[in-house]
Amino acid sequence: MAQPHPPVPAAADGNLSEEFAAPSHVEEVRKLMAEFAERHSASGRRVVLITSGGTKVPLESRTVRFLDNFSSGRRGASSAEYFLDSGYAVIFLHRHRSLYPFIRLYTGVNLLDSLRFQPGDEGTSHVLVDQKELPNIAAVLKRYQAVKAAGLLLPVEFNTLSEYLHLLKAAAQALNSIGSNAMFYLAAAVSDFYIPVSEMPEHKIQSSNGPLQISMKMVPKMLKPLVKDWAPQAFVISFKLETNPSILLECARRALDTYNHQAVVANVLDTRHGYVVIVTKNSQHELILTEEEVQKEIEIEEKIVRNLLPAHTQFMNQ
Ligand code: PAZ
Repeated sequence: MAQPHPPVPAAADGNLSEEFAAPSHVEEVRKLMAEFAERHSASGRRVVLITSGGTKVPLESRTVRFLDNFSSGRRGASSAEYFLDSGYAVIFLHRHRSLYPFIRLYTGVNLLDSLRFQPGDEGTSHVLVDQKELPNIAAVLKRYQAVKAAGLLLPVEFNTLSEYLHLLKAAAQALNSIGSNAMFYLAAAVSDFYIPVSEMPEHKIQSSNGPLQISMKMVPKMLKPLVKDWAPQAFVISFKLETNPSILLECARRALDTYNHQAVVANVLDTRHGYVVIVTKNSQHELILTEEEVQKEIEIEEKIVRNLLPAHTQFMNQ
């Protein structure tokens, strides 16, 4: 049975209180994002803002401990590649050190084990790549360099929850000028809870004080002002993760009703890389990776992106 649902917390108007300090570079990044979006939109390209990775919520102001979550950023990073392949320009709002497009394919490889040192003539030397250690590296490098040379990928990094909230707001406002050419693909796993600065101890919490009890507030939902005020013409996709499959679709439908955006990609923690459901107001579409597709290293993100493209086109033509 679904759990009772509390109302959306304050700041649904999109004003981030002093509890969330703005990063010092937010205006600079807003300008970069606006220029990026306008340049690409003017040349007929669509622009997608992808959020990716988890968030870190500090327990102390001089942070020793924090609450984190499981998200690796794989969904966001691989989706970015499929959007690029489909002709989109991508703003990649990702958590520092979460997976990054292209290089993600070599996560866990020790770079030094994939390189070979070769002495050359007259004191010169070369470093060679062992392509067995870095499979497909030549093709991946070629794709990455083409994307870079065409200026199609704008990476923007966040560390803390506050940074994420401010940068997402800035991104939404920056993309407003390109109307329905913009897509928001909100795959980051953002904490629902935080400890306000005013209630946070400054110094490291002492274990000598005994067991720890913390009380957390709810993080303001950004989707409401994003859809209503910041980028009302954009095509907006949110993600919903649950661990209990029996409440997944109900939660996805509730999100659509509450925020009035275009679609929710619903997934369950354990099966998220092989199965998702794309839920819209009038439809639900299951995407599944078959055994054969897994063998061929096809990724579910390719299917998600392929499914969303015609929906975005239709939305733009409405
Ligand atoms: O980052 P990842 O590939 O490990 O996981 C992806 C995901 C589960 C974070 C994403 O698909 C998702 O559901 N994001 C929204 C999570 C939520 O707040 O419900």
